[in-house]
Amino acid sequence: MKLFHVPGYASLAPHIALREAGARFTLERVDLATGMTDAGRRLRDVHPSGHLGAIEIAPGDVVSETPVCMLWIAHQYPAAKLAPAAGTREYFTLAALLNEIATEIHMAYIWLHNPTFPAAAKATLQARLDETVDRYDAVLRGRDTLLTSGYSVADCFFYVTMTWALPDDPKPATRAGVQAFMQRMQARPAVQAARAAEGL
Ligand SMILES: N[C@@H](CCC(=O)N[C@@H](CS)C(=O)NCC(=O)O)C(=O)O
Repeated sequence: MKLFHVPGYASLAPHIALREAGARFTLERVDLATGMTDAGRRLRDVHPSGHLGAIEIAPGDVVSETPVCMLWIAHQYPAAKLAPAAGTREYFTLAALLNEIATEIHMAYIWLHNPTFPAAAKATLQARLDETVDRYDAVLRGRDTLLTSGYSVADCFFYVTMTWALPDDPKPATRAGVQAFMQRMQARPAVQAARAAEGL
């Protein structure tokens, strides 16, 4: 199994989850400027969108889209208990969290970090993002994990997106729940190992 990755990008989320699961995998680093991997492959030859996260689970067979990669890992390694039992109410809460993190938080940061995106649109986007992350902050002031049932792949994904805050954003310092969550995440051996392997 190979995880396509760029250090610190969305691929860090499945990377953490794979380490939480004790999975055997290798990293294949992608150069986004050229679209080539460090194994000399053109990413789009095996994975047409070229977006991360993406996991090659067998030669030429790629599980893609970060929320789906996260669910795939949780299902492949049930002993790691990274997701509630499939089909339960709590499982769909996890699916909603993963979708919201991908569409509201991950995508917002992609545009906020894009120097060509207009400033007025960035302000609108930042306000919407703040509303979402403030809601997560309120949850994390009351408990340690996003799901009431405990640690899950949603925590891995949310953690990674929260490392992308813009340097001049004043909001993160006001979010006590998210700050404590980030400290707990950074203390996890899987997070430390994934970050170290990515040179972060
Ligand atoms: N819908 C995709 C979007 C992922 C995405 O845009 N990832 C960024 C990295 S954080 C990426 O691949 N950027 C490179 C590119 O768009 O070529 C997902 O959720 O996995």
